Amino acid sequence: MSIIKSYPKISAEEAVSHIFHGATVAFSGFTNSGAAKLTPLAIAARSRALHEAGKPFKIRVLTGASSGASIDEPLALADAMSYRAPYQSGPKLRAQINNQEVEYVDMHLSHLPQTVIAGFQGKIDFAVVEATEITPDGRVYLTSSIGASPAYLKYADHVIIEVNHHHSTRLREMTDIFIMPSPPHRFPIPIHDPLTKIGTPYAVVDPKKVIAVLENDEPDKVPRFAAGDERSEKIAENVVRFLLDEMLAGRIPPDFLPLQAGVGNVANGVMAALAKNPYIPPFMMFTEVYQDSLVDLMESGRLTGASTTSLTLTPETLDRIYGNMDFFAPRIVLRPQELSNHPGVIRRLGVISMNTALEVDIYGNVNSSHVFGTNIMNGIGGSGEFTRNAYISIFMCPSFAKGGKISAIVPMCPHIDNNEHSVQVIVTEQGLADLRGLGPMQRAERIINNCAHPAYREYLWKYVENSRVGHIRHDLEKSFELHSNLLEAGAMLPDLDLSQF
Ligand code: 0RQ
Repeated sequence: MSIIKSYPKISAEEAVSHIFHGATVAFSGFTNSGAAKLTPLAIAARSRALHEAGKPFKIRVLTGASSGASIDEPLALADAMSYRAPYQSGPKLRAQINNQEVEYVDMHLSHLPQTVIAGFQGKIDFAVVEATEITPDGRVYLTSSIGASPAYLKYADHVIIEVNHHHSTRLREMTDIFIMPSPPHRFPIPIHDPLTKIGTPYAVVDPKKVIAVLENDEPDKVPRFAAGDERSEKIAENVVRFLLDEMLAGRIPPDFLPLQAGVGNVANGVMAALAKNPYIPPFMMFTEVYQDSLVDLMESGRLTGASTTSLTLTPETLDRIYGNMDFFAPRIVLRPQELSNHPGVIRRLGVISMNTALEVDIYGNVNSSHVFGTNIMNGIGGSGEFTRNAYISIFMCPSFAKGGKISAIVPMCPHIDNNEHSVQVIVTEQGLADLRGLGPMQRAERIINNCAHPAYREYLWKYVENSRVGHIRHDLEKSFELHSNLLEAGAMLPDLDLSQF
C-alpha cells in the first residue's frame, strides 16, 4: 500500500469531478475483463446529478472492446455518452446507438491504438485504467486484459488508476507490452510463435498525470455462456471434420496451426469439440479473447499455449487460473490488442480463424454486425483482421434464426463486414461450404446446397436463376426481398411452414 501513498488518494466522486462535459475518456477493459469498475459508476452518478440540475453532461467513450455491465450499461443508463468506439455489446447502449442518440464507430480493434497515437481520435482527456499495482516511477501492472490501455496511459492528459486487489499480482508474468514506434520508423514485429514475448510486463505512465489512485477488490463481471444447443454441436462437428480432412490432405501441417476463435456459444462449442477429438494434435491459440472453455483444454494438455489480449473468464474460472499460476503463467501471453490482432503476425503464424456471422450471402459475403443493414448488434470486433489475414478463414452460424422466420443464407447481405475476397469457409449445422478456388456460381451452388436450411433452398435457387447474368448474378429488385418481408410481415417467407424447423 505504501507505493500507492505517493499518488493522490481521493474518492471516486472527487476524481470524476474533474471530468467535464464533452471530455474524451478512455477506459481499460476488453470485454468486461480488466474493465475499470469504480469510475464508470461515479461518472454515471455525476451525469445523473448534473442532468437533474438541468446541466448538460455527456462524454466520449473509448475502451479496448466491449465492456457491457462494467462501463457501457451504467453510462448508457445515466445517458452519459455522446460517442463510443471501437466495439460495444450492451443492450441499453445498443438501443441508444440505433436511435441515433450515441454516435458509434465500429472499428477493427488492432487499429485503435494507432488512431489514438496519431491523434485521429482527438485529444484523450482522461484514461481510467485498472491495475494490480502502480509504482512511484510510473510502471503500471495491468489486470486481466491489456487492450488499448498502454496507449491510453501514454497519450491521455490525466489518468485515474483503479488498483484492484482481487486480481493476482502474478498476471505480470503473462504480460508482454510493446508500443510500436510510429511510421515510418517501424520494423518487423519479432513474434514467431504465439508465446514469443517482445516487450515489458508493465505499461508506462508519467506519474505527474495521475490525478487519483482508487482501490477496490471487485471481480470482473464476465457472464457465463449458455450451454451449447444441438445446432452448435453440429456446427462444431462440421468444423472439426473439416480441419481433420485438411490435415489428412496435407494442407494443415501435422503439428497443426494456431487457432483464433470469436466469443460466444458456437465458438465455445467448437473449442470443446476440438478438445474431445483424439485425432486433433495438441495446438496453440493466437486469439483476442481467452474464454472459459480454454482453461480445461490447457489443463488437459490439448491447448499448449495461447496469445490473447484478455482473459474473458467467469470469476470462478479466473480464480482457478490465479490458484495455479505456476502452471498457467508460462502458457499464456497477454498482449496489447494492436499485437494480439496484428495482421502481419496473423499472416506469419498461419492462424486459422473461426468467427460467427449473423448472415451470409450466396456468394460468401458475411454480415456479423448490422441486422437489416441498419441496426447494430455488437460490431466487427477482431473478426475482420483475423479473417482477412488467416491461413484459413471460417465463418459459422446456424442456418436459421427465430424459429425459421429468418434464413441466415440470403441473396445479398444488406451490410458486409467480411467479404467474399477474405471468407473461405462457411459452416452451418446443415454442412460446410469450402469456397477456396471457386467462382461466384460455384460458390452459390455450394452455399445453397450445403449450408442453407432446405426450406429456403428453392427460393435461393430461383433467385439465382432469375437474376441478371454477369460475373456475379444479382437481381437488384429482389436482392433484399427476404429482409423486406421480414420487416413488413415478420418472416422472410411468410407462407413457410415453421413446423419443419
Ligand atoms: O437474437 O438474442 O433475440 O435471441 O441475433 O444470435 O445465434 O445467439 O449468436 O450469440 O453467437 O452472436 C454475430 C452477434 C452472433 C456475434 C454475433 C439473432 C438471434 C439472436 C444472436 P436473440 P445467436 P451469438 C471476437 C470476434 C461480431 C464480432 C466478432 C458477434 C441474436 O458473434 O457480435 O466476431 N460477432 N468478434 O436470433 C436477425 C439474422 C440473425 C439474427 C441471428 N440473420 N437476422 N437476427 N439473429 N441471426 C470478439 C471481440 O471482438 C471482442
